[in-house]
Order: sequence, then structure tokens, then C-alpha cells
Amino acid sequence: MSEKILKFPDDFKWGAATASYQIEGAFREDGKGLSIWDVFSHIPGRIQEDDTGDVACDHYHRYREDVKNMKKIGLKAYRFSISWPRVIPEGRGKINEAGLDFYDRLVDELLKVDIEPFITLYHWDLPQTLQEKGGWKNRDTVGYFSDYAAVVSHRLGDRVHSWITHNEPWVVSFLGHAFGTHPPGIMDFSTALQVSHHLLLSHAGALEVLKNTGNDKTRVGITLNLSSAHPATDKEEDIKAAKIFDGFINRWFLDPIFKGSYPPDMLDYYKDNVPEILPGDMGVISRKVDFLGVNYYTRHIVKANPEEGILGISFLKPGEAEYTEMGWEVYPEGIYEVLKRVQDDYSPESIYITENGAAFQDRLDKEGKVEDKKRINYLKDHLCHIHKAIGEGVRLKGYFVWSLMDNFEWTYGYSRRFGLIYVDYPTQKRIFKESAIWYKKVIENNGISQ
Ligand code: IFM
Repeated sequence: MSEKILKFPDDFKWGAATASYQIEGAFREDGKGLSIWDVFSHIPGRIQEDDTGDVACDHYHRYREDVKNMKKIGLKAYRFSISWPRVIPEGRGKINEAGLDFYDRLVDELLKVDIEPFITLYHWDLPQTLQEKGGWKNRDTVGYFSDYAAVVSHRLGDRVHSWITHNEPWVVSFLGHAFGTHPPGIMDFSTALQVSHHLLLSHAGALEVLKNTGNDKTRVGITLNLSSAHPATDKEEDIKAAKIFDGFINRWFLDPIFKGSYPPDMLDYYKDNVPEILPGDMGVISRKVDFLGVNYYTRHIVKANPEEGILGISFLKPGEAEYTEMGWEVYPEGIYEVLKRVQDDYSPESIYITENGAAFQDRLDKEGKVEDKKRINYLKDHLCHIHKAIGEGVRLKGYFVWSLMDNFEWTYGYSRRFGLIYVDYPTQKRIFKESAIWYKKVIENNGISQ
């Protein structure tokens, strides 16, 4: 029987993604300043096993080998982030040319082998000096971010055309400022909401800078972590709880960007915690983006629980479902639900899945192989639902696996492995997992075999 292949559009961009703090290492080299993650990861007890990103995957020194591996997989695009304090050690003012040189070399190395760079400006590593001035709570940081965007664009904008301002502003706002599990470790809901507003403003500031300093090929977007929110039952209170969760994680960011206003039900719900919004802010935030980046990992089943936290909700985890090492339910239908919803309700010009992937327990066997069937199934099932969404008119232009290689998974340290490539940390040896070989075939076929 001949194999049936679900084909993707001819110009579909197959990629993989990483982020600076998670892979680079070299945390004090060549003039780099400290980031909030450098400082936070050194506080005992904050990170599993007290791991840090000091060395991580040593990508700063091994980027040539890493680009070769990308080419072996056949990637068409690579999404990575820039470390702000590597480029501007104190966040503003003096530029560190050696830091810019690193990204310059990386971009050239990628272009040499026809891999398109997608750059994220902010994947969470704020310069520590700016944190000491109030970080994202301080509105001045918005302006510093635009200046940083200009510096990077002047150096790389002739060769880099696809830019992402922020990665997952929800995580920065709430894990960093409401739940305190990420730096700066603040636990204050109104601060988190103010931060979310400043992040959105800074996105729009950088968007304008990138457009003005780039060329007619420059495309700018933002990446949001979106989820599909399912009510646990058809009881009115659970339906309402799911709507609140949707407002909290999805609409609080989508509405300002695409509609120029925060969702009215959430403004009511947050009451006194609502951020200070200056006249003109919403017009700025809703400047047109060229694309939306969507990070999708799982769905949420939401139940009303008035006793629980500020939102009064809790989550159900169905016993029969499969879970990843992060404890996230494997729910591939959700990627279809999110894509359709974004297209129907917000109609972005184009969309990229800028992250999708899974952490499972990977074992390097005696033959030196990593047989990660669960990851292959995860990726394949999600791609099937993506294919369906494209077939129904969703303007999805590309897909980036999280992640190219195992790396520092934030508060979980190195205990969670998301990579297509296994990293043996003591030797820094890179080993292709079975999923990398499978993904190579997907790219070759421009589709998935059924
Ligand atoms: O590793 C992270 C990434 O930095 C942002 N998105 C989610 C990934 C998995 O947790």
C-alpha cells in the first residue's frame, strides 16, 4: 500500500526554536552584562538542583556545530533570541560590540546554508541593571527596549527580515510578578497587570523602530502563549470560569494588539488592579503586526473554585489522558482550536506556530540512540491538526519545534528535555534523537506520512 502524505503549502517554513538564556552559556564573557535570570538562577533553591544557565549548551562557542546540525535536519528557518545584556550590558547606553558580533556571525552562518533567521528580541533575560530601576514595572523600560531594538536592527536588519518583539508576555507578567516563580520573583497581581501593559507598549515601540530601520522585507510580530479553555462541566459557573481563564491567558493580550482595547469583562473582573493606561496607549499597542506567533503546548479544563487565588478557578486533569514530563496534557486538537479561534476572532495577516513540542524522559541507550517515540507522536498529531486548520483557510505560514536541542528549562533546570537533539551536558555532545530524523523526513516530504 502506498504511503499517504499530508502535504503542506510549498513555501511552508519548517523550523526549530531556542532562546538565548536557555542555550548560550558564556554568561560573563566578552563584556556581557548580567540578566535577571543570571542573578535569579544563582539564588539557592530557586531552580531545580540549583542549575544555572552559566554554561547551558555552550552554544556561544558551539554555534557553528549547531548550525551544521540544523542543516542536517533540513531546517528552513531557525528562531532564536538575542540576549539584551550581551548587546547592551546595562540595558541602555554603552553598546557591547563583541556581543553584537556574536549574533552577526550566527546570522551569517545561518544564511550561508539557507536557513532563515527569525529573531526574538526578548525571551525573558532583562538586563539586571534595568531591574534595579524597576524593570518592566517602570515605564522607562519601554523606551529602553525601543533603543535596544534599534541597535540590533541597525546591525542585523540588512539580513534578518523576520522579527518577534516579545516571547510570551503572559509568562513575564504573571510568573515573574504575580506568582513570583520567575525573576524578579514579585508576587503582586496589580504589578503583574502593569507589567503586561508596559510589555505591550514596548512591543509596539519596537515594532515601529524595526519597521522604520528595516527594509521592505521586514516583517514584525509578537509571540503569545495561547491555550484553549474548556469548561469542566456545562454548569454556568464553570462556563464563566473558562471565560475568565480565556480572558486571563489569551484575550488580555490578543484584544489590545488586534482590537486596541482590553477585554471589558476582564477590566471589570480585575477592578482595582487594572493598570494605569495613558491616553493614546491603546492606539499605539494596536499598531498592525505582520504576523502573530503562537506557542501552543496544552489545553486547560477549567472549574469554578471561589476559594482558589485571585481568579477563583482551578484546573481538572482527566485521569485517562496522556501527560508530558511537564505535567501538561497531550491534547493535539487544541492547536486546531487555537488556530481557528485566532483566525476567526482576530484575523492576523499571517500566523506562525513559533513553539510546539514536548518534554519526555529521554534515555541515551547503549547503542548511543535516543528512541523518543512519544515525542514523534506528539509532533505528528499536532501537525495533523495544523494541516486541518490550514485546509480550512487558517493563514499559517510556518512551524517551529520547541526545541532544536535540550536546554535549560527555567525553574526545572536541565531536568526537562524538549530537544530534537539530545545534549549530553557533561561532554556537550549533541546526539540526534529519533524525532530529529523523523522531522528531517517531514521537511523532505513537505508533509507527514500517515
Ligand atoms: O522552554 C520554554 C520556552 O522558553 C518558552 N515557551 C515554553 C517552553 C517550554 O516550557
